Amino acid sequence: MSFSIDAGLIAEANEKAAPALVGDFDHLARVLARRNLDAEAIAKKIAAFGVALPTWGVGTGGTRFARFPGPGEPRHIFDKLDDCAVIQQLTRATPTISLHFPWDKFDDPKELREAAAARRLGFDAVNSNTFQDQPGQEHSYKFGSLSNADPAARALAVAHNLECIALGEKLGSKALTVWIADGSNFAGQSNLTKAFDRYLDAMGQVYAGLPADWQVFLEHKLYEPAFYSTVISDWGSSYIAATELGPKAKCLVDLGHHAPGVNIEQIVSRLVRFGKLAGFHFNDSKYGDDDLDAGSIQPFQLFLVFNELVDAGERRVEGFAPAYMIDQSHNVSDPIESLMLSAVELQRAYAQALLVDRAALAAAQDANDALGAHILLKQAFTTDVSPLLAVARRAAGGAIDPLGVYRASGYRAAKTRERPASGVASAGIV
Ligand code: RM4
Ligand code: MN
Ligand code: MN
Repeated sequence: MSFSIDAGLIAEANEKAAPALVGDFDHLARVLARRNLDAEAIAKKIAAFGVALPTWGVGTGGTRFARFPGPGEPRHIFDKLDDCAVIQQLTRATPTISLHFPWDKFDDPKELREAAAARRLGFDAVNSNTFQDQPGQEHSYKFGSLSNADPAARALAVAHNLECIALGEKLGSKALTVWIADGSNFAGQSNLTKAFDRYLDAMGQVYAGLPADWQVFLEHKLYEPAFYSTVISDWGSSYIAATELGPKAKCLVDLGHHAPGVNIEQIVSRLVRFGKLAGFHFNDSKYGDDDLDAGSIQPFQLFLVFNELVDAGERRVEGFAPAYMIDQSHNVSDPIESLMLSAVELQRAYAQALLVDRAALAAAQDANDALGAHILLKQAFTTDVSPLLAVARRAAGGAIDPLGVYRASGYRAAKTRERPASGVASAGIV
C-alpha cells in the first residue's frame, strides 16, 4: 500500500491521545445511554460513512480576480491521488475520488486504476466540463454548450460528455455529473423556452449513451457565470429535466447553488420523496457559490440536511442511495487540511442527525408541539459528538487528530521540494 504518512507516526500520536479520548468517549456513551442511544453502534455507522474527494479541490482554487498558488501543489492526476490518499489515510472518511475532465485526462487507465487501488481509493462520479474552451477547440462554448443555439457547439458538448462516460467506464465509475454554465446576461439575449428545449435534446443524446448500470446527475446552479438567466437554474428545472430524461437521471444538490435563504433541506426532502435525489456537492457559503469548507459557516443547515437523509435512511425509502461528494475551492488554506476537516464536519452532521429521537419528534409534530419538536433537534445538534468521530476514525485505522498528525508529518514541505510550482491542477474561477 502506498500511503504517504508514516504509519508509526499515526500510531504514536494515537497512543498519546488515547487515554483522554477513552475518558471522553465513556462520558458521552453514558450521556447517550440516558437517551437510549448506543454509542458503539453509532460509531460503527459513522465509520461506514464516506464522502468523495474532488480532484480539483487538492489544488488551490482561485477567484475571478486571481489565483495565489500554494506550495507543493499537485501537478497532475497522480499527484492528486497522493494528496487524496493522505486525506483518506488520516480521516478514513474519504474512500473515493471524483474526477473532472479534461483536467484529469489520462492515457493509461490501468496505470491509474492500479495507482488508486494501491492507495485504497475508488472512483465516484466523473464530471464533464463544458464551461471552458480547451486550446484549439473547434466550436466555442462562449454562448453555451448543451443549449447553444449553434448545433455544432451542442454536438461538441454532447461528444465531450460521451467521452467522459467512456473514460469513467475504464475506471469503474458509475455516474456522470453534468453542470453547464449556459445562460444569458441580457434580457432578450436568449429564448428561455428554446434554450431549455435544446438542453433537453442534447442531454437526451448523452442519456442514450449511458451504460445500463450508470446514472447521470444534473447539477443546477442559480447564477454565475451567467447573471440574467441560467438554463438549469434551480431544482425545479433540474427535476423537470431529470423526469423528462428518464429513471437514470437524477438531481444533484450543490449546497452553494441556491438563492440566499432557500430551505435546502426541504428541497432534499422533496427530491427524496420523488426518487430523484442523486446526491450532493458539499461545501458552505454565506452569499453564493462560495465553495467554502463544509460546516464552516452554517453547521446547523448542514445538520438539517443530514436530518432529512437519516430520516429517509431509517424509513428505508426505496432506491435511496445518494452520492456524497465534496466540491470546494481552497484559497487561503492548505487544501489537504481543509478537505480533512470538511470530511470530519460532514461526519459530525451525520452523527448529530443519528442522535435525533425520531419517535419523540414524530409525536411532538403530530401534537403540534412546535417548540418540543424543535428542542429535540437542538438537543441532537448541540451534543458534542467529537469523541464518537475520533473513536470511529481510530477503529478504522485513521488518526485521532488528523490535522495534528498531518502538520507533524512534514508532508507539505516534502511535496514543496518534490513538486516545483506548476499551477495546473485547479478549477480556477469556477
Ligand atoms: C461549478 C459546479 C461544478 C464544478 C465546477 C468546478 O460551480 O459546482 O460542480 O464542477 O464549479
Ligand atoms: Mn458543484
Ligand atoms: Mn459550484
